[in-house]
Amino acid sequence: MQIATTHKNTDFDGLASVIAATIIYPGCVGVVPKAVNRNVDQFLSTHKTAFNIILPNEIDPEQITKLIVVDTNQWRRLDRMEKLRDRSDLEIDLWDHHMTAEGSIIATWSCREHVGATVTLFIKEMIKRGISISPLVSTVLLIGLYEDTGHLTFPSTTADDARAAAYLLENNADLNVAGFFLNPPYEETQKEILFEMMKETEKIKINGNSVGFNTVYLDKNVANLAAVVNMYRKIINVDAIFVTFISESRYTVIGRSGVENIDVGHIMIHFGGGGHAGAGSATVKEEQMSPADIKGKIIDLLTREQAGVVQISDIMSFPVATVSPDSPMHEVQALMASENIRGVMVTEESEIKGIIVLWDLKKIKKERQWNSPVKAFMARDITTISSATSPATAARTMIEQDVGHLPVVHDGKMIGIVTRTDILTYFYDLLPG
Ligand SMILES: [Mn+2]
Repeated sequence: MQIATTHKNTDFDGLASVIAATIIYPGCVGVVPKAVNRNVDQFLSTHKTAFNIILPNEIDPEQITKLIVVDTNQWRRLDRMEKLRDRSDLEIDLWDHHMTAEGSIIATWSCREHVGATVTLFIKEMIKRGISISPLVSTVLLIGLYEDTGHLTFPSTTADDARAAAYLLENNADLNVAGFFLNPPYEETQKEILFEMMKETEKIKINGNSVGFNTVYLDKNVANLAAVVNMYRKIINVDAIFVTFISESRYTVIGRSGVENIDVGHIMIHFGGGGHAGAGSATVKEEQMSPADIKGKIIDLLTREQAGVVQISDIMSFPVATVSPDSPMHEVQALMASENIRGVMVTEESEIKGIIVLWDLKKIKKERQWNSPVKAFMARDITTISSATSPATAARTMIEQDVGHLPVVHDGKMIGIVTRTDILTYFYDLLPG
């Protein structure tokens, strides 16, 4: 007998991948852990009989000849599979998109790729083999794909994920059904927790990113905490958020990130958990560390891990073209033309006094104004950034402040300037080299 199973607290990617495995492996039975996420539970309560799936207590471990593990590579995350762990004759196939850590499951054969959802790996195989699937199967696979990729918006999303979505839509996946399960309604308990968190948030700047921390006491089990944390991050507008939920004798840490240089899943591995770049969680026992220790360790990891990532000082332009406040406008114009730049900083004894941009030259109406000093035309209200700012944060600052030039300041001195072109070049590799 062949079975396919996935991690406890099963999400839709886990469920979708189990169902996909029952199609890719003829005769395979899907085994879904008893503990599943709330929205998966809602889905299964009405759709279970449509699929070839059973619970872990319904299988006889002796009968199993082949195990297909999806969306995790850890034995401890499987439900009641301990008896299979020491079976040397057991064939194991592994399908997973968690690439950050080597798992405890040693597979006979594996398909591991950097894609936004594990189900994408199965869909690629279906496309290759020319398998078509029912609208119902397409729908559950689409829910898994959309949930794990944030509707194809998480930075972990790949072109393969988008192609997989196209395949599912071609096979008549139902977007109304998908939308229903992907957007679970917030109930009173979730709202209370959200309001509780809103009252007190600690925001810390780490290497140019804003990171929020919060600790919340739970007196009961609450569903959809991850979704609440996700909404909370957007409301308080931070690059990443880490919330420690305190219940009985353990802490559940849930993290979310909206920037490419904070990998939450990677941070959570250090706490025995896991996840993706954008979302992750870990359970920490009370005796292991306190909530304050957890926060301290996260800050420490963020500070160290980000050191290797691209900072603004790597992409800025320097030296910066400068003029003094008394320089005449014709000099400014000549400098812009010869250097092929759109902005010139106005400084006096290395102190920033203002900025003059190409657009400002259009304010000149009379010929004699070309002899007027630049200080009469320059903008004086300057937004600067530190050299440790991430490109993503710099880009956001440009959009929010509607400026095209950001002087980079280190130890009170201007060491460079970031322009829209620098940002675009970094994000889109528009220029060669
Ligand atoms: Mn997944």
